[in-house]
Amino acid sequence: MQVENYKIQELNEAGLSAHRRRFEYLASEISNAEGILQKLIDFQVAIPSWALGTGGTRFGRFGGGGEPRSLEEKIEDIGLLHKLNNSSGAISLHIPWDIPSNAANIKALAAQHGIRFDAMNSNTFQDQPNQKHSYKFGSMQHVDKAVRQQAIDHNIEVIKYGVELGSESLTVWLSDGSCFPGQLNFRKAFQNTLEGLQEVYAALPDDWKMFVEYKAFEPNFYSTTVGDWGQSFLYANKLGPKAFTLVDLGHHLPNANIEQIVALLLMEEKLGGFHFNDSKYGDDDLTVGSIKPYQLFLIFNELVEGMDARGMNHSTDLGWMIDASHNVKDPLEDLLQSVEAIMLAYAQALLVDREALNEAQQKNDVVRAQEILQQAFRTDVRPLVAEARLRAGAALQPLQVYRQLKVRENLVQERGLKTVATGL
Ligand SMILES: [Mn+2]
Repeated sequence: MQVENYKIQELNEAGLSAHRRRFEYLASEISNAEGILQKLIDFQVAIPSWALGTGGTRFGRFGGGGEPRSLEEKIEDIGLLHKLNNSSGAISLHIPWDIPSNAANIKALAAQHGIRFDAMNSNTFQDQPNQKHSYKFGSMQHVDKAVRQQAIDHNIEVIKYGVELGSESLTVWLSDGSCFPGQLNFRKAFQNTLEGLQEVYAALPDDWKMFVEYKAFEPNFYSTTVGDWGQSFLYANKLGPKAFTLVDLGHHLPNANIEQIVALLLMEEKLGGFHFNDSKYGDDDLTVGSIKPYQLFLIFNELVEGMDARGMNHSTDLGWMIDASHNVKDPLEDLLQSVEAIMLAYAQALLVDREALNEAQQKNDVVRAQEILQQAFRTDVRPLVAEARLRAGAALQPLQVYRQLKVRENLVQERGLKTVATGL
């Protein structure tokens, strides 16, 4: 399905005067509206190819219809999102689910939609048909060198596909670990994994980054070999300057102070990328900002502060990706909500009066420091984010336009009701 620009402009018309009123009021209340607008226009969040279809749990999967049946259709779906919000100009692929049959054609199609290729994701957490060795007891940590080698070769193959498409980073998430005490020698598992990652690292092109993603538990429930940011940081440090830690918001033990983790990783120049989602209990992979919007704001507050302290470019120097799963919502609607939540938290973080906050911290004025953060968080920045979209030619209200244009109904008509996105 193609959405024409004039259609979006037409639908924007109806809300324009109300928007103008709200935006002008907000712009008069804050000091640097123009500067913030440009940052919002530049900011892009990569959509993972696996989030375009309905996800499932170990209990079941309830498909929604019209899901993308190929990599081409996944790119078209992200093209639709990007057209509506101008903030989803990148895709994060998963191999082997998204092996391009013709890289040049895929690249051209993505360019047509204004989409670039963000981090490539390898998969050693499940066995593929015709695979020689099983990952049942781990991949890079495995006691058998042949299994480890298969995992290493796979990651190098993923880099090769990424090079063909113009990606510049590899995300490695390992499900390696153990389910029971005694199953694993922790030290040997770490060493084996490090050696494997070193071989993959050696195959990285000069301008590539490698992201080592950590996760506290699941699918292993006693230990995970890259279980927390400390372990990821250890690997990244041992690997070298092209290796970084990737923070997935859902991969911590309950109540972890993620904003503090982010601040320290940034300080150590080892924060590489982000997987946005939200959760209440574990790795719930819910819509960004749906459960803990204040935490999301506090994380962005540290990101902006830390990136500015190092003179980093907000939009290009870290990998921004969504990693979510949609069991009960239309995946595209969910992704529009997630991107909106990210933009709102980012805009609020840009509003924080850094000078005043620093002064309050120096004076141990705890009340004032809290007030400064909450002043920004409680500002309704929706008109600012909408204005950024408007200036970029996108929709004032992406979700509303999505429904007005009956996008899902069209996709179901084109693709059918029973389609299942590749990989899911
Ligand atoms: Mn993730």
